[in-house]
Amino acid sequence: MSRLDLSRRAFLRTGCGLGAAITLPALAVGAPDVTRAALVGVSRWNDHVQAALFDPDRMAPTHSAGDITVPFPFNGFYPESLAPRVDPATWRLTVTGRVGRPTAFTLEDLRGFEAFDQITRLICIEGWSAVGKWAGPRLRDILTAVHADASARYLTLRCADGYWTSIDMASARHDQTILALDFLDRPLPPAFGAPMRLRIPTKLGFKNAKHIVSIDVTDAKVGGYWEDQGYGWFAGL
Ligand SMILES: Nc1nc2c(c(=O)[nH]1)N[C@H]1C(S)=C(S)[C@@H](COP(=O)(O)O)O[C@H]1N2
Ligand SMILES: [Mo]
Repeated sequence: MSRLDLSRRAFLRTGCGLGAAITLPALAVGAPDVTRAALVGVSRWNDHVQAALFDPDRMAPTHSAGDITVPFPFNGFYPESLAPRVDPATWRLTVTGRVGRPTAFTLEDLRGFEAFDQITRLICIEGWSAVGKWAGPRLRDILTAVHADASARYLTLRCADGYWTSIDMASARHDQTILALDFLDRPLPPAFGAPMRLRIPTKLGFKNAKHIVSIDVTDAKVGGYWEDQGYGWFAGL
């Protein structure tokens, strides 16, 4: 790396941290319009910088079985008792958009892919974190199966409970980004995203969509349930 690169990276790091620190609280409390517009600008710039700094070879820390948090906390935009009950027999994951082969996957189809497990920490922006174990196919392998255009920029994920989020293509293709079918070596329970959730340990909890029903591969940046309320879009760790 040249000297120039080094100082550029150092500059970007500083900028990145500062952007994150001032953007979150200010956007959340509904600042006046002018301030808000300026902060949205900072936030977009911050997303851009985080995306530029994303290193696909950098792994989220992994843990051992003894570190798993028991009981694992539930979080959602509603109480746990209202978690959707999705019928696994009729459930489909549709993958559409910039793909050569739009596909509706059954649960059995997804079980047919090689599964990867991970013991990692889920970090919620609300101030808690917990270690869990998830397993399922890599999102990258699903994207390959549908002939997704790797130059497409974003994925929009929509869920059975009305939740939605979106992620960048590089993070979607990361080794540790899986469509989790199992939690603690058993099929995902309803509260934790049955029948399938995204587990993306390089991003904050709110990007880890549960009960996913569709993935749209797109160049249009769609926000998300929390993103549209001011949480930083990239949400990288
Ligand atoms: N469908 C859906 N996915 C969701 C949410 C939600 O409300 N609905 N909440 C998000 C948030 S904010 C967090 S922190 C994690 C919590 O996952 P957990 O219930 O497994 O702890 O799920 C994320 N995925
Ligand atoms: Mo969260």
